[in-house]
Amino acid sequence: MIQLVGFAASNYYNKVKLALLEKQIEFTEVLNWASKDEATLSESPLGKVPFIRTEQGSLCESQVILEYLEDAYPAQPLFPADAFAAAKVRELAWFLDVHIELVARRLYGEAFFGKTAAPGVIDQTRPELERNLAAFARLAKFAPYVAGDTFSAADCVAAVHLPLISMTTRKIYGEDFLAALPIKPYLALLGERPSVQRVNADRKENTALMASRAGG
Ligand SMILES: N[C@@H](CCC(=O)N[C@@H](CS)C(=O)NCC(=O)O)C(=O)O
Repeated sequence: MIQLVGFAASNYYNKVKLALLEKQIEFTEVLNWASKDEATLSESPLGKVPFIRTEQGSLCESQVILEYLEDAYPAQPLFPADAFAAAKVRELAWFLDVHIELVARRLYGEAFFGKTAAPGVIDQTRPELERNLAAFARLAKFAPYVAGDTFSAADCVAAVHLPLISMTTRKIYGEDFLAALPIKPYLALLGERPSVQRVNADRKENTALMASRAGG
């Protein structure tokens, strides 16, 4: 059975967990706080989570894992059969991961973990994030799902990143950079799904555990 390794407060972990749940693939969860010990590095060379363990070995990088799951478990597809439509789903996932989440990630230390961003980072990140979010808005459909009329892998990405981006920009800049997008009805729609409900409940529990570790 597949093992999903990481921690449930992590957005990338939850991206993969959502895909596993949506595709009804059996899996177990193994807690790892992105350790840099030798055992972890042998499976995820940067010590990042998530990674999965399969009967053939381990695999890291959330998007690669999603693609593997789709190939290995084609039932309950998360990518359209049409090659172009599938590429449009990947395009959205890429934008969200690389152009939005990775840029906003520079601010998480200050927003959530009591750290102070390096000088200039907050000011420099703002125009980049605004530009990239405007680009994402051109691609996103919200009709009602992010890539169109069907729940897809892009929703597994949007469901975990968008609330975090909203929270981060509110904390750091005092305004929600996603305010112009229909995020509220979109997340409410996703919130009806048992997969999303489980991921959110587990995330809250794990976030509290993470806070108690940091405090003590
Ligand atoms: N590109 C990676 C990003 C994963 C990532 O950044 N995970 C965070 C947790 S949300 C992590 O492991 N951080 C610890 C670290 O970077 O050392 C993926 O898509 O899986």
